Amino acid sequence: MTFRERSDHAQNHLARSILVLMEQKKSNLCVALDVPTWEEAVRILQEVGEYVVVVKTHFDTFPDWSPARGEQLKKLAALHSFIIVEDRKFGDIGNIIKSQIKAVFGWAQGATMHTICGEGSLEGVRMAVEEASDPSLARGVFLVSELSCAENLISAQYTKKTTELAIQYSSLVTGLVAQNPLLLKEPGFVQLTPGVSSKPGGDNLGQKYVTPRDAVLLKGGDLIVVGRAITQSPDPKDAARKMRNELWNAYAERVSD
Ligand code: 6AU
Repeated sequence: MTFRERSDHAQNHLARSILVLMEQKKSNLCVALDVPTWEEAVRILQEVGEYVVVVKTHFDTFPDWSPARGEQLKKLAALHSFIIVEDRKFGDIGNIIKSQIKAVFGWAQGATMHTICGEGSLEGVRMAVEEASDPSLARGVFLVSELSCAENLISAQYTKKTTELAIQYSSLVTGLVAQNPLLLKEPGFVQLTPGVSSKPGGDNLGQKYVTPRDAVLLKGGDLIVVGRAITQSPDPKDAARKMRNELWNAYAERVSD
């Protein structure tokens, strides 16, 4: 099924928005905005904004982060038509996750979270969505069901349980962070797949990479996260354009089968 067709099956508003936007922008690229300074972040967004559907942040890596930065991000998102997802990978009890996600929803439409605390944490997300400043805005969470790094501690059972939680909370869950095709059949979830670079291999801290083509055609990724292969390229704009084309061609091949 195409992203457009799948958007009709999405139970979560943010999943629907992302699936529709992917088709509109002809892009399944999410850039990981992992750069050392805010100035560099803004410069890169101005260069790559037109090619990406989602910008994934780690706001706590910017030493001078403030709510004003969040407002600036929102303006850039409106200007270049992208969606902001904060990759804080929250993992606390419901009462805390509720406050953490509510704060992030002041400037981001989505957030990532671990499911280690189980149902209570998703009930916390439900409250955060209900209490968010503009409840009409599409919001949702990506649940981490698998990780890209070597020797991580996620088991097959944890992945299965996380998938069950996604189905149980489908109105709140935008999708799953995963390295393999999802265990669920519902087409309305977005598979977010990181660990992608033009050159397979990894870094010296356990990160593992597959190629853009394999991420889409073998691993089942819908929205593909690319960080350093773009942000550390001598020409981030050109790297984003090429990555967008390669990923979109792989998606087109997948849906043409
Ligand atoms: O392309 P890189 O290696 O420069 O950056 C990968 C980005 C980073 C990680 O925090 C993130 O992807 N990531 C994630 C998520 C949720 O996006 C999950 C995961 O399993 N591995 C991973 O690298 O911003």
